[in-house]
Formats: sequence, C-alpha cells, structure tokens
Amino acid sequence: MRQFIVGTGGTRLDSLGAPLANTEVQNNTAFGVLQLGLHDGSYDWQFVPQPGKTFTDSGSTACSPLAPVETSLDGGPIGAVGSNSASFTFSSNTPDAEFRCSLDDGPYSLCSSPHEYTGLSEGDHTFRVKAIDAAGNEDVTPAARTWTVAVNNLLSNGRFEGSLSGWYPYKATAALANGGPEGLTFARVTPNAGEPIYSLNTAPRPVSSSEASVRYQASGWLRSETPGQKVCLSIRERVGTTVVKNTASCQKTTSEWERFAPATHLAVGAGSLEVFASRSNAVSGDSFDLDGLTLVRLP
Ligand SMILES: [Ca+2]
Repeated sequence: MRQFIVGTGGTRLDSLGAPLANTEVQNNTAFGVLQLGLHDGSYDWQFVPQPGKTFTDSGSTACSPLAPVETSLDGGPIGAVGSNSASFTFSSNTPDAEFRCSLDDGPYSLCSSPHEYTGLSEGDHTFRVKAIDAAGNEDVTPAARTWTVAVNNLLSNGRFEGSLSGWYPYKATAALANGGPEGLTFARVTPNAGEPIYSLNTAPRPVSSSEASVRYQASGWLRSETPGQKVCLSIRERVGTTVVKNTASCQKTTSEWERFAPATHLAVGAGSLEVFASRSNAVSGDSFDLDGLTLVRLP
C-alpha cells in the first residue's frame, strides 16, 4: 500500500538518507504543498512546489477493492439426522466479521459460531448464515444448509444399510452398492429391459392408517450414473385398493448426491401410505441411486 510522508514547513530543508526499500520518490529541494484527492474508487496526488522551484510529482491510482465478505459453513448436520438439535460452525474470509443466522426463512439475528438449535420439529429445516464486515457490508450469498430431522423415521431401512429389506423394485432390479452420503451402502435401481417406468417402493407400507389432515414428509438423497433423468420421490395414499392422493417431488439427476426437495403430503386419512422413487421415460442403461430416505409425520 502506498504511503506519503511529507514535511514541507519549517526554516530549512533537512537532508534525506538513502531511500528506504520500495521508495518511489523522495526529494528535499523544494518547499510546497501536497494536494491529495480521494474519489470513488481512486485517489490522486500532486506536489505543488513554491514559486521558482521545479520539483513536482503527481499520479492517480485505483483504490484496492476490499475483498467481498464471504461466509463458510464449516460444520453441521448433513442429510437426515436422528436428533432434534443441531449445531453449526461457520467462519468468514473477513477478520472481525459479525454473523447473522436464520432458521427456516425466519428473520436473521446476531449469532456466533458455534450456533445451536434445540427442540427442532420433525422434517426438513434450512439454516442460513451471513457474515457482515466492520463497514457493514453483508455477504450477499449467505451460506445455507437444508437437513432433515427424523427422530422417528417411519421408514425402517431408509438408509439401505446392509440390505434392501423394506423395499421392492417395481419393473426393476435393486442392488446395494458401497458408499453413499449416509452409512456404508446405498440402493441402485435399474429398469428391466424394455420397461419405460420403474421404481423402488416401500414394502410393507410404512403407514397403515393415515391421520386425516396430518402432513407427512418424505426426503432423501438422489444421484445417477446416467445423469439428466427426471426422478420423483412420492407419497401415495390408498384407501382400500384405491389411490386417493399422490404427492411427488421431482428433479433431474446429476452425478452428485443431491437432496430431493421434500415431498409434503396432506393426508386424506384412514388410508395407507407408501413411499417410492420412480422414473418414467426410461431408456436402456438407465439407473438411479438412493440413500437416506425418510418419511416423517410433521407436527
Ligand atoms: Ca446408506
């Protein structure tokens, strides 16, 4: 950063030593004034010598822009967790930044890392945090994380750990594969030859008697070895054998694990609920992968 050291008054011009490292200009031949101008985004300077003297120096330079304040979410729950509390840790590229936190689209309020929530309800929640620097500049892209509180997951094996029990593949085959965002294994679903529609369904149905006007919410992770497919996570309600309502959350697959937007189903009541992930317009060689599926009863 450029510095100016100026002394232009007094009775005589003092001698100067050898220039210090990085000195751009130094002179002791003239009294005068240094005129400094500060503008939006730049500054300039001009040394105006006393009459009869010739030394001058002037210039103009853009100000170094401040690095935009950014927020990093360093820790916190990922995916589905069997806990109704959550602790988030976060940081900023800007020293001495303050933070403001928001839960579930609520107002931002002052917070510090770690920031803890307790007594959270079942279902999906979204945490956001933004840093604010000492000049009051806010991070315009707050860090965010959506996770699922599933203290009581109605799916017995939504994590596909070590088996596919609790699921059956419809017009497809299902296999365990190693890895996935939750636990050690996940489910890969591949259509039978020539089948345009295929799915992985709960069996038995996780809810045998739905409660009228209660909201049930399904969430989970999705990816594909053959990305670009539309896959839907659905809750299907039957009274007897008649389907009375179907609630779906659909999205295009990528090769990365991503969360389904939750499917939130307002129950008709006195029915059974089934959860399934399905693909229509399948082509040969398709497959999709699932892990960490949850079905919860919202409060
Ligand atoms: Ca798993």
